[in-house]
Amino acid sequence: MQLTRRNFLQATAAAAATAAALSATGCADKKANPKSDLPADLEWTKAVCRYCGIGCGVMVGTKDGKVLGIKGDQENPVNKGLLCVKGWYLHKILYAEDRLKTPMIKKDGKFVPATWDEALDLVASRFKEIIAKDGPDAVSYYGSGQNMAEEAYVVNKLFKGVIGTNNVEGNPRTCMASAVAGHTTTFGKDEPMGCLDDIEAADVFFITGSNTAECHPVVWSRITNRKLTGKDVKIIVADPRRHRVHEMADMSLEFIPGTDIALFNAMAQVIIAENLHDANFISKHTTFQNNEGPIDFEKYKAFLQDYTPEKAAAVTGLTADQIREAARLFAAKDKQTMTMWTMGINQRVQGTWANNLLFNLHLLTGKIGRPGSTPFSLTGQPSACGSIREVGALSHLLPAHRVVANEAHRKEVAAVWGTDPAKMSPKNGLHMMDMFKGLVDGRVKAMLISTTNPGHSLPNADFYRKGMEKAFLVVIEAYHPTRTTELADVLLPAAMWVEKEGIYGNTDRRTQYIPKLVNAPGEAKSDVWIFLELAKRMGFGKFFEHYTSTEVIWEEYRKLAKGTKMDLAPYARYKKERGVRWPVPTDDHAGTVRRYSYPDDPFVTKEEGIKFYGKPDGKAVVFARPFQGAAEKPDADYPFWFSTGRVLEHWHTMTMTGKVPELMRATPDWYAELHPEDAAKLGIADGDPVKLTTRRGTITLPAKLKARGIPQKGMVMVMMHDDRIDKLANLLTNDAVDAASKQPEYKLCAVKVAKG
Ligand SMILES: Nc1nc2c(c(=O)[nH]1)N[C@H]1C(S)=C(S)[C@@H](COP(=O)(O)OP(=O)(O)OC[C@H]3O[C@@H](n4cnc5c(=O)[nH]c(N)nc54)[C@H](O)[C@@H]3O)O[C@H]1N2
Ligand SMILES: Nc1nc2c(c(=O)[nH]1)N[C@H]1C(S)=C(S)[C@@H](COP(=O)(O)OP(=O)(O)OC[C@H]3O[C@@H](n4cnc5c(=O)[nH]c(N)nc54)[C@H](O)[C@@H]3O)O[C@H]1N2
Ligand code: SF4
Ligand SMILES: [Mo]
Repeated sequence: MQLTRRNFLQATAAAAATAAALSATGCADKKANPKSDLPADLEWTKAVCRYCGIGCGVMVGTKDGKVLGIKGDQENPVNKGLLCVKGWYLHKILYAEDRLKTPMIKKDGKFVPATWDEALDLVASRFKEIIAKDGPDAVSYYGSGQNMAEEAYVVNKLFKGVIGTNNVEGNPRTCMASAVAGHTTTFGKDEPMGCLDDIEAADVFFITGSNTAECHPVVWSRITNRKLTGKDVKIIVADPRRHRVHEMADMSLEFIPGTDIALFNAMAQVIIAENLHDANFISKHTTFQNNEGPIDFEKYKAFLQDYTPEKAAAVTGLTADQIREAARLFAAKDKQTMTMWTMGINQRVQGTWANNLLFNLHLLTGKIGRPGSTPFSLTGQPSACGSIREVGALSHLLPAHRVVANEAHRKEVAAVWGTDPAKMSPKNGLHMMDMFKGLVDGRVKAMLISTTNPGHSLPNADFYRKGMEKAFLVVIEAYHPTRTTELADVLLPAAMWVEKEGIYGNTDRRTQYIPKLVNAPGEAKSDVWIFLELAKRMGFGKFFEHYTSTEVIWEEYRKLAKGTKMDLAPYARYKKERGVRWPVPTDDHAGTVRRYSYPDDPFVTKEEGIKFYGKPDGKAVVFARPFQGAAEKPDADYPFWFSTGRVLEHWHTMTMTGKVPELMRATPDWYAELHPEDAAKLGIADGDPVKLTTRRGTITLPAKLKARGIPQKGMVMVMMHDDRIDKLANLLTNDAVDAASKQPEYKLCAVKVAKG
């Protein structure tokens, strides 16, 4: 069924009940709503929401150089006019009182305002000194999935191509790294093959480790719309904590934290045992592997014998019948099944494997590569795909899905960059946790940070904050103070969102353009401008002086994407169109709806039907991955599971949403979610202070027994948003990482709970 605006809006009411206020468009516009208090003569321009990875289209209402209102963009196919509350109040983040308006240099422990010349010359000379004395690997860059693509492209070139260090990381390492590793191991190429349009064609939704209702609200409204208007549409949710998705679900699987690996294997076991698999698809399009190497189907079946529903029930706390039922629903013949997941899967030491196992379920049943049937990894940040995964701004990557370890890739990139390939290190840079460890132990002496707040968001934060304090830390930020700016030596004020122009790439390969509509306050400058100035002052001007506009940067980057099956469109098209999904094989191509399958994917023929061309043999890999569990499990001393997450109204470290009165009114205080039975046993009533202690730290928060989420018995949940220094959830979280993706296990560790 095609999604129309009418039924989209119908869904809003249902979604509102489960997701909290989703605003229909039009309310801010004088024409649609005469009661609106906005001037009638606003100029409305299309842009993109700067929060989550869905990439909703927004219309930005400006007058006299100020953004006064926002409404959903009805022409954008992502959201058809809908926005969640965060998008609705987007403009207010520009006008917060604590916007950083001038560069600042810390002198005798205090920040004093400085000119751009003073601040940039200081940064350039300190970086050059450190590189001269300790080598290029003594400096580092830490960026973000909220960077624009052009920013990531330029800074990646500066560090990897010119300075000669691969110490370029970003917060997608905290977020999407396990999805990257999952996609590349299974399919040989990163990023989802499916797309948001699959929602309207799916019959079964399998949602796991994703609080879609609060974290991807517009996707949730599309799912609820499908559920309410489609025929016999089912939702299965698998999450150790009961949240708003459960309220609409036909089946809730509340397993013991971390045991979903056993659940996914058990679902595969049932699918094969009950002959629900697609033998033809398997033989044509898949190969099998375990952790040692290639295996055959029989050996894979034998591996699954450890995961019969009865055995998995004992591990997961579910019943064998629940597991069978979920597998049958997932695999039902002639039904289209769409799986979605986010941090409950990725932020785990078994995160890469968990991604592989979700792909397995689709490959075994052949429910992949056709409308409504797809594994669809939900991306967290607005441009984790567009700016980091595609531009290659992680320590092992180069632009357009290339890798630093590959000599041919380095040469291709250097040729376009106009740099010396011999300058580039063939060695992966330090991954995020090691880079920050490097600040603590002195291996890394300086760090440039843009568009992220690691002083708040890193796991085991207290330990890493000490390293940030010790090193030469330069922070490009829109606000001050933040939990990171307070640790810095130099602060550089950033223009944000529509105060600059650039490209974002969302969760379904849609590349979209954000125009500059207003001036930044004070002397704040775009991150691109800052990177180019730094490069110049470090003596590398000749490599960067041709970047006279973001368009020039984009067109150069586009050359690197050409012919990689990640081809991109000319800048001018994004300015006009509501995004284009790559691959875009020719400049006027309409964009690719689904990858790897005919007729959508231009690189797959009718005869091939489906081709996983990321792999040399064109086949995806079904992995036998055993259940191992979390790095730190509850024991006698720390008997509860501790997990962390998000609420609808707030964004990460609250530097932005914390400035919006409407959002603060909706969710003003922070708490620890407990199961009521656990609370009763511990003598804790609603609102009582609860002291939470892990091996890394202690925080005390009021108990909330009827929160939006209810963790299962034996589990405590705290939101990551609270920015008070003694209440950071990350004082408690574990910095253990997944061996393949190097993503930390924010979702699971062991905690002691006491009345505070
Ligand atoms: N409102 C809002 N929306 C956001 C963001 C925000 O800050 N605020 N941030 C954006 C970003 S960057 C991201 S990454 C996404 C995050 O989006 P989500 O991943 O949906 O959000 P979280 O609340 O971090 O975690 C989701 C769920 O993981 C579950 N979980 C815990 N342990 C396990 C486990 O062992 N297995 C499984 N399967 N699940 C488990 C938790 O119960 C939790 O409800 O949201 C994006 N959207
Ligand atoms: N406990 C716990 N911790 C987590 C997680 C979790 O689930 N639990 N999730 C992890 C995940 S998935 C993520 S993505 C991270 C997010 O963690 P962070 O990236 O640290 O959090 P944000 O608040 O998004 O930080 C973005 C910063 O950029 C600033 N900013 C905004 N616009 C601009 C701009 O245009 N230029 C510049 N230079 N700055 C700008 C904002 O003011 C803000 O301070 O947190 C991770 N940490
Ligand atoms: S759903 Fe995501 S992209 Fe859409 S308005 Fe909300 S935060 Fe912005
Ligand atoms: Mo994220």
